[in-house]
Amino acid sequence: MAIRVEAVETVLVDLPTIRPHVLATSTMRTQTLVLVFVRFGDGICGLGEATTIGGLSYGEESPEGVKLAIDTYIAPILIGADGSEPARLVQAIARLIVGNRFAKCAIETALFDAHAKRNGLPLSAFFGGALRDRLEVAWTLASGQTQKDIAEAERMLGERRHRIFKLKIGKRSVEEDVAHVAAIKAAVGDRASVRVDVNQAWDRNAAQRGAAMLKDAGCDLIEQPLPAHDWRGMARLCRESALPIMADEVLKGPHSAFDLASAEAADVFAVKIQQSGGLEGAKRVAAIADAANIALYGGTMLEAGVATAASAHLFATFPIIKWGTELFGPLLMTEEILEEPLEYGDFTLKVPTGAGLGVAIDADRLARFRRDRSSHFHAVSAKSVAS
Ligand code: MUC
Ligand code: MG
Repeated sequence: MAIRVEAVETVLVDLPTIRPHVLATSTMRTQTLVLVFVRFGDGICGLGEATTIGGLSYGEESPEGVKLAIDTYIAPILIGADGSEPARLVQAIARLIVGNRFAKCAIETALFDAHAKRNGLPLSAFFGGALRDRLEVAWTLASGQTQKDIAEAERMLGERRHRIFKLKIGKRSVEEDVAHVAAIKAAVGDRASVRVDVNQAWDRNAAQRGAAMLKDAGCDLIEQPLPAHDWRGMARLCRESALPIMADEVLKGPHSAFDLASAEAADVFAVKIQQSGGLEGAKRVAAIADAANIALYGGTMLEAGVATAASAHLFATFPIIKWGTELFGPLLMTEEILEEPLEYGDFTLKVPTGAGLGVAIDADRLARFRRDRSSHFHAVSAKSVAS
């Protein structure tokens, strides 16, 4: 029986971060989510989220651009269409829309969420089923200040929340950055794994020097040290560095995964559902990694609860995630957008078990933090006055 899509709504939501999050490319003080609601004729509503980092400073799609792409071009493909077989809709969108991976990810998530809810199964069941209940979760130390970062790390260890720390570097000289990493590693010792994310800030020379120095500082992994376009440099670094090199910004779905694997330009992939254009794309990225003996790490675009839950469902189905995940996005924001927060503890995130994504949006907080709250408020009051 056909189940028609009746409405597609997108909402921009601005949430403050708990502290400035300093990346080589930008400093985040708020995070903007694009929440997507796909409503069906049978009363089921699928949830999706497209979230990027720092406006247009990280990826090619801004939150405002994602909203525009969905409202103007993707929603008309969906309205009135049969959503009972979501893969057909995903294919229809792929045929008609070039690029726009984040927008596609949010829509695909919403279609799959609705389908799984309708069938009373967790989303992971549609990817073969979860192989684990909990996922190891890293935390990013990115206050920009060594002593603050050490205090933060100690707090996380004390609370048993995280024992993997990713340090954002690349804004200062290699020497200053390595001293920062060495001080943090010396403070946490064997209690934690310390890794760095350079967010493309180094050139080949800095990367060669930095990799050797970071090894001596006790660092375990280097993420995206070179600009995303410098594949050859990444391949050379993989050959020469004693530390494993992880691809992040350069990894934009299955095609780039295949090219990177062929060029031997990564030891580890940071798989992200948004960068992969959706859950199916991310699953293919993982399959390519598996075939190419590239290790996996479950990455994030610092998303809130909806996309974090979606990522958790998928990552839980991967046979091996050697480097754990960094699905801590909701913890970086001062406000929880879900009715029931995701469950963190014992250095892990619990994979939700309810039907679909297993999460619901808190209506009051959505009303408070949606960007169009004043016009939305006026529209809702006008409606209630009229009825
Ligand atoms: C990135 O480049 O990895 C993920 C965690 C974090 O702190 O930043 C993001 C983006
Ligand atoms: Mg990264």
